[in-house]
Amino acid sequence: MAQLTGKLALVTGASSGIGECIARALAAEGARVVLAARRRDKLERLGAELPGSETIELDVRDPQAVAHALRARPFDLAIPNAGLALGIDPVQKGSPADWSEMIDTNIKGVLHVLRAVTPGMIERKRGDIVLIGSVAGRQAYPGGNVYCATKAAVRSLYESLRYDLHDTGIRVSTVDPGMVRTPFSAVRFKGDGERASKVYAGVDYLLPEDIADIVRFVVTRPARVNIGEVVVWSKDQLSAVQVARRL
Ligand code: NDP
Ligand code: 8X3
Repeated sequence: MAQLTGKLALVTGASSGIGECIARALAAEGARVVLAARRRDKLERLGAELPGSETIELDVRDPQAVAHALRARPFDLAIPNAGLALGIDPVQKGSPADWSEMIDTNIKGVLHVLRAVTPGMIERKRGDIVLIGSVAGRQAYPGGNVYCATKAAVRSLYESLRYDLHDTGIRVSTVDPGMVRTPFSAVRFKGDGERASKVYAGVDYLLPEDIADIVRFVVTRPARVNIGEVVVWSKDQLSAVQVARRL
């Protein structure tokens, strides 16, 4: 039976990968989903499949645009999932432009969304916020530097939010996946599909549907239950750097 009927959900980064699958999973539970990302064509294609959904072309790095698009909406659920890694160079060879984009999207973008949606949730005395962190925020890996730091920030933000929103009726959770096969690595390697494929070669990796299923579970628990942190690995991944491969 659908458990989110009548609820309004926001998913950022809904044009691809984990966000797209979360949007599908929430819609399958009856939620009306607001799909946000920069690529309108991809959002519209997904929106056409999800009854009651709405698309918003949005760059989460732009605080005014985020406030304008989201502030007045009565969201029951918010999943600020939009994020990316760019490059895998050590700091001494890294690109400050890439660092800025990761920090502005993965940290400040999440903050902009939270700033826009939490006042209304507090007023209505209810809401679910599920952050999408990463095992990269718990264990650094070679060349992960700034991406890992942004995800460590998301984890710290999760801990702070628990204080900020305690006793407001809002539940806060973080889902921290290991390696999930999505366009994430192709984005990291700036369109080099061959290099991206090697990340997943010989691994029984996680699928974005697995993460969406966990988010669906988290937000459909009885109101008294607040699942805090979920760390999810593929069974082939032991740590950020130890992965069993069958090549
Ligand atoms: P994808 O590249 O498939 O999706 C990333 C999404 O973020 C896209 O929809 C993209 O949309 C959106 N996005 C990026 N920048 C912006 C921006 N400035 N404004 C709005 N939307 C933006 O990767 P994943 O699905 O794998 O990644 C989703 C989240 O999961 C990220 O936060 C990532 O860090 C996290 N994660 C991923 C893991 C993995 O192994 N894949 C593991 C752990 C966590 P568009 O380009 O249209 O704007
Ligand atoms: C994405 C997982 O290990 O590629 O957060 O950084 S990893």
